[in-house]
Amino acid sequence: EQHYDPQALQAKWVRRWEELDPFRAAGDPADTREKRYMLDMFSYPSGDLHMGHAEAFGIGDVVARYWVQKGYNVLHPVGWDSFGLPAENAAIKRNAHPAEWTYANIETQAASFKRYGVSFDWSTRLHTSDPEYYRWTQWLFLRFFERGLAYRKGGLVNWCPNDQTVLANEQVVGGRCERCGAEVVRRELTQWYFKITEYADRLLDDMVQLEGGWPERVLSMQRNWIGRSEGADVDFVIEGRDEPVTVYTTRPDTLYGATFFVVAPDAPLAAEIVSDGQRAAFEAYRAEVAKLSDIDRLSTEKEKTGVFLGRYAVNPVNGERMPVWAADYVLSDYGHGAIMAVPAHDQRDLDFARAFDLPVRVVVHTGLADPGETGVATPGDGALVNSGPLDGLDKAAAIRKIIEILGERGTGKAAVNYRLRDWLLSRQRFWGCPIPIIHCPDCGEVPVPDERLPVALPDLRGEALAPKGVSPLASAEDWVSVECPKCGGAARRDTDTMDTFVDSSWYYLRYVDPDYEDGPFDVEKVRQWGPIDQYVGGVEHAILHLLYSRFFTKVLHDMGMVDFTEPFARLLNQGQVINQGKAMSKSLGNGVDLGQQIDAFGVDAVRLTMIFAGPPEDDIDWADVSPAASQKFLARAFRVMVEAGAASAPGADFAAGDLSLRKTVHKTVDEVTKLVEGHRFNVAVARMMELTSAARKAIDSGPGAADPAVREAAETLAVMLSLVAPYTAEEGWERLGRSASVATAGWPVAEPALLVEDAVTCVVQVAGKVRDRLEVSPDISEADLKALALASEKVQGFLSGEPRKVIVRAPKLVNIVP
Ligand code: ANZ
Ligand code: ZN
Repeated sequence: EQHYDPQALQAKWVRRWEELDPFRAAGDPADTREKRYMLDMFSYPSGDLHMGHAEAFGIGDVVARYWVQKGYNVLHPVGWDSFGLPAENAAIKRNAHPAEWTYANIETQAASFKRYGVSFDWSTRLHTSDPEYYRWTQWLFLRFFERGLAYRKGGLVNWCPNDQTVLANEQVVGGRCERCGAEVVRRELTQWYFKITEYADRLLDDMVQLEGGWPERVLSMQRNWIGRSEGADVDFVIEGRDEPVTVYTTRPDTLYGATFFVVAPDAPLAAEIVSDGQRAAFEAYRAEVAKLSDIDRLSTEKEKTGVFLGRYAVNPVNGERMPVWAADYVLSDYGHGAIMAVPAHDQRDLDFARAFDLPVRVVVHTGLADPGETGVATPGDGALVNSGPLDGLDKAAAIRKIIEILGERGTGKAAVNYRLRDWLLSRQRFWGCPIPIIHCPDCGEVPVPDERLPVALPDLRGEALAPKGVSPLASAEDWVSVECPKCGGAARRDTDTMDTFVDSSWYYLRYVDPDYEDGPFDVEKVRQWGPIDQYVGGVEHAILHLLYSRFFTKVLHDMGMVDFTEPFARLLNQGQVINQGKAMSKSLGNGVDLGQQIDAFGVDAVRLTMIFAGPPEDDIDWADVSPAASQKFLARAFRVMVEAGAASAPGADFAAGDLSLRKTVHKTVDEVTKLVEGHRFNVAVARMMELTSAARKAIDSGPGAADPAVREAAETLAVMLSLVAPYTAEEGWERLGRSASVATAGWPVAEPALLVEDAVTCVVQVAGKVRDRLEVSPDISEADLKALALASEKVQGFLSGEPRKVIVRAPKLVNIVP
């Protein structure tokens, strides 16, 4: 039977793989093979798998399957990031429990993953919403708490009015909720934070380990997000206030050019120092600013606004009095919430100065036109002027000198500043990991003792989960009121749950043994498997999950629990699957359903189409690809395997096979190996297609199907195809008389002797007449060919001394003009 029926193959092999279980990486300590840990960013169970999953997991599977074929001990785990808002919203709508929706979706996805043929080790399976998992998320939280890395503080936070919960800074994109797109507002709340800022320098410095392994784009996004800058803290006296006010500046060299002083309107300092005469105007302004997002406030396009506070600050180096203003372009939570304004050399300050008619004084001679006239600030380097002891120095020297002067007077010092803020982790929602803290009126924040973990979620469902600005957990009175573990008095549980990014910050460690009961993960096994050799996932996590998990790994390193400092050695960000040039969306009606594609073309054709479409990082426009053509190719490859299998038996002596086809086989192996290692999977597939054609030709018009080289080609094809089209490969392998599974057959090795190219004939002409013919390699260089031609005795007989000209067209022609 030669007919290629993908659906029948799938039905057959999905069952067989269940029995064979070819991808189990038991973490056997006796297994001395080199390890490889392949990790896909785990899935959120929002429904069935979609085209995006098919792309990402298809790419990861090529890597994992290749490593298995290469004989590594491969860990390729599977799990679900199963806490989160969509489950909760669905539960409210259906008057159900979020767990019902969540676990039903997980089962759907698990079945789809199996059908899709992803080479997971199913024994690793975990779900972050299982009490057996979140018990350890809580345990880790408590370790962070003990180390002062989890703490509570009050302050202005980002609040999503739609999801009715606070958000971390990383979850606010362009002033909007990263999840639902609602405009984020500010609220004053006391919340839990992780002290990620304490790791800012290490998060930056350790990036050297990731260079080359991570996309440069992601590294630079993280660098910018952390936003380290160097400068100075400078103290200014405000007239009538005892305590001086500190400002952070990256340009202390421009101190003599400071002409006014600006305080963030929402900083307590502004309200404190405003004069009585200006108070009403200030209060009105502050109310206006409260409505704006940071994005609006920092926009260079926005017209500058502000109010004079009726007070003066004194420049510590020249005693000059500068008016103090409140303006929204200064943020309360950056630096110290106040700045010295240097309009000549800072554009925002210049815009403000021009709007309110404040003086502009040039202190760096950059050779550009006067900013006071042009409205264009000159932030560049140059010789200092109008700056007393700094005159004549360049920027770097002036910065050193002014820091020295300020240091001597005790009014300033060198300082480093970061954009990164601590990670706000409390969420006022139900379907997440409860924060294992008890608030006692006498003892304060008391950790739930380890042996009482997990703090399990109470059984709330439906209406009880509706968002109301405080966590739904607060309404579970029986659950909330507890005895204080310290004093036994009446106390209350913390009612917030953790950001789900906490769950995903450490899951890759638990995979090595998801049933482990003596800690969050088996430290010994993590030593064996870590760090992750290849991580595959979307670029949307560039500064969320990828920053948080790097932070977690460093803390765990400091706790002595892992011996590496970076969790993911290599990162691949797959492209998106789009349709007709646009992201798939309901409103555009351009969605493509994965299940329908699979029903129509088969899993292998869909997988192959994804891989063949282009480099893995590029977007795939489904309108530009052809799963039907992929299916046709697979049918051709299948027939080659079937015909070779029918014509010869396993164990043939390949050396006796047709030399030309054998050379093609080995050249293909050599190239596909390099292409897969370099993640050029699409080109690797193209080589497989060429090999298929070569084998077809050998069967039809060459040595015939029984030739050992045809078998060699077909077996090689089966193994290579198993990376992208596992069903076709498996069935082909069986038809070739080999025993399952092709997935563990072993990667072919190219024989060097068969990689030598055939020679080509080069014609050597002297004065236009053919005088010699040389057998040369097809990729001979021009210089080598020229030397070879001139050295020919036949040629030399027609030359007397140096030729006037030698024209070389490698490898076929050399033309000598004597
Ligand atoms: C004077 C100055 C002169 C500045 C000059 C720049 C150029 P980065 O590099 O991002 O750290 N700044 C400080 N705190 C601020 C706040 N809370 N809100 C808004 N702006 C603030 O930026 C540091 C610079 O941003 C600081 O250096 C300060 O302006 C401003 F020619 O001080 B600079
Ligand atoms: Zn107590």
